Amino acid sequence: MIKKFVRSMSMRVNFVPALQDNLMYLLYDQSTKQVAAIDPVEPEKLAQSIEPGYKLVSALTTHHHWDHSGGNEKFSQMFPGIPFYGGDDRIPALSHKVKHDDVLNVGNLTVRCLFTPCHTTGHICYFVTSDSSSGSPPAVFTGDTLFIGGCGRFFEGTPQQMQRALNEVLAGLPDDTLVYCGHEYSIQNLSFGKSVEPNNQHILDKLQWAKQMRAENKYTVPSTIADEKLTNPFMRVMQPELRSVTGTTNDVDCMKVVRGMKDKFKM
Ligand code: GBP
Ligand code: ZN
Repeated sequence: MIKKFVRSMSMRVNFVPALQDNLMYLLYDQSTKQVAAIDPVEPEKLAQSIEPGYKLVSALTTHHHWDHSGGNEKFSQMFPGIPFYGGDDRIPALSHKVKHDDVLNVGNLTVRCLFTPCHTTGHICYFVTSDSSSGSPPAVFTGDTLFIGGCGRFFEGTPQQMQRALNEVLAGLPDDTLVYCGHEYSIQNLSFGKSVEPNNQHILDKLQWAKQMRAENKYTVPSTIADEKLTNPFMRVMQPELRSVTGTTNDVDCMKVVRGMKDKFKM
């Protein structure tokens, strides 16, 4: 017999909006019926969204800010005994502190921890792959490090650190990696992108699309790493257009100036 339809698409991601503009996630392994929670700031809302038949096996926190980790204590009471992963001692209910390149599993899915300090000193992004025969593209949960069309404020770090996080660590992931970020900021970010690169058609198209989506009360996740390289000014600090508009001659200086411009930008 010719095995033609063996693709199982074992990975699935659902997002659940929370608070003002945060996004919580459920990461499903369909092959084992296990699910993990990412940043469960509204524990009941997230728990209610879990598909029947699935077992919640772990909680992953991107960083300690309350709008990401503030539901952990409650969530740990709702699911006693499950591991809580994260990279910062300030994360409530943390049971497994992780570091760069640590690997954990959600059913048959492989989750690699990526240390991306800058927004906070203990920020972790989670890169997820399934068996290559499954046909699912990889996914990355980027918290407040990488947003669609933007990045997190540099509360506890330097331009050099964000340069490394975005343009070495995250840019090094496969181009088809799906990007699931911690906030719905796409319109603000792409509007800023348009202000610095008014002739970038990829930005203009994506901004128009994002406005359409939000007008229909839809969300703009996921993006892809390839798309971010085309539209996100913070992943374009090596491009001549960005160097020229910032008047800089290297990536780190360009990162610093672009961040300063975004901090001042008003829509
Ligand atoms: C906007 O709406 O586009 N400019 C934002 C306003 C992440 S949340 C809100 C804002 O500053 N958001 C933060 C950010 O990094 N935005 C990216 C940007 O402005 O370009 N947070 O809630 C923020 O991290 C927080 C919580 C901050 C606790 C500090 C502490 Br302490
Ligand atoms: Zn934050």
